[in-house]
Amino acid sequence: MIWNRDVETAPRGALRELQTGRLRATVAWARARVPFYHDALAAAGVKDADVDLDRLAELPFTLKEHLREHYPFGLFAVPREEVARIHASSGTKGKPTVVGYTRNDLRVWREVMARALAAAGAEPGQLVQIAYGYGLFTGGLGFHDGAEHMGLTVVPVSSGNTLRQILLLRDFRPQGLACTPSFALHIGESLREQGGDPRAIGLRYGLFGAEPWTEAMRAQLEALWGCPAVDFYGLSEVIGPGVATECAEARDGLHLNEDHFLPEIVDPVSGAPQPPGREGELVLTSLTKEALPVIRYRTGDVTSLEPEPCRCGRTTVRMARIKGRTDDMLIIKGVNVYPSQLEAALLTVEDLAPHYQLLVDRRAAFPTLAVHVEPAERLVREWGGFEGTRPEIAALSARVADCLRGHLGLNPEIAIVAPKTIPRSEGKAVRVVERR
Ligand code: DLL
Repeated sequence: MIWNRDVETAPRGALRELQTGRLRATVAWARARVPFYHDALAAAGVKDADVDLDRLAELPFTLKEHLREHYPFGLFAVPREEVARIHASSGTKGKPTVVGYTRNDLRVWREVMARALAAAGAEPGQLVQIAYGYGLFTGGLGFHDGAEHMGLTVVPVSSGNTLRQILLLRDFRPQGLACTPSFALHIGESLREQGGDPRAIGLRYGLFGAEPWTEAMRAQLEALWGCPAVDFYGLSEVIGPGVATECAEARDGLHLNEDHFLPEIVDPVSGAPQPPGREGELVLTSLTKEALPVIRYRTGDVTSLEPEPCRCGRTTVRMARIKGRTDDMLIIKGVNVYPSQLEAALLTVEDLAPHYQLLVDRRAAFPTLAVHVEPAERLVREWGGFEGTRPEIAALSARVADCLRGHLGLNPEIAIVAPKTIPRSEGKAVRVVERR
């Protein structure tokens, strides 16, 4: 189902015209109301009359640091009294990044989330269990508002409390489950341990996002739940979830809501714009946001853009699955690798459980990597328990090492650890642990 056919299937020329007008309005709005943008645009020598889609590269970038430097409300373009809601990103390093929405921004958010849910296969009248965190995180309330707006019945469980999630899934039988892919894996596995069958819940779609995941993880989740697993992308600084989503028909790239968010791909080091199809860092400009307009926001997320129309009928540009974050790339003995590439390789090793953790030790001159994985539970049952000295464990470890060498040219230390020793995630999974 296409929620907003007029916009989502618009000819690209019409979309470009709409974007041009909105880009000019956004730059003028930000310049007039946010001292930071007033100064940045002046320093870049940009006049309102220069603003054009073909001259985007002349506009200054906005960085996460800029939001932090103006903590909490310094980049807001409206008086605090006109802000209807505030969210914040988790802020693992220091203070959180605070974002604000006017009533109209919330209306736009509901609209783009309704489009996203419809694209993923949801239909009015169905039931959806929302197991993203409610609160300052944009996941819970972002899905909630969009789902109510499109006519779904919402079960607002929030994240965590796996046993309660399972109880409600079994008793309510929702068509949709919305949570991070790592939490979906944990819920499904826990349900199985209770003797249940996740497939018997009858989910029609999994609405998964908020963290990097791979096609290999998708295959695991689809086998576990017996339904399509759909990728949702977004970030607080730009709006939250609802920036881009796969369609149920093709699941070949995430449709980006280009009438509200203008995407570019730049070289992560030089910042130079990249041609369509080339991989690089995603940069987004908000086109309609009132409370917190962002101009050329450096997301840090690595992807590429495909402008060709999709077979689902939507004409909006498609973004490839996020490969990782520019600042998450590991450089181990001269090999550059994203955690998602390790995930994709590890999940090809048949006798492993789909859980892993990457331990990076930066205390020596050159960082070293240790990969922690668990054997599949089936195997441990056959062995009659987990005993680290078993020859099968050494053999499994050798297979993992071969796989990582063959796929990625890496020779990390491999540790096969006992089942359930790798922490399970109820929100965004922590895949990389650094020692400094
Ligand atoms: O994670 C918004 C969201 C909530 C998206 C629920 C999807 C579903 P933040 O907490 O600000 O917002 O984190 C944003 O998470 O820059 C990416 O690095 C990562 N991320 C989000 N979605 C995906 C995805 C929400 N589908 C940051 N694939 C982003 C890979 C993702 N990474």
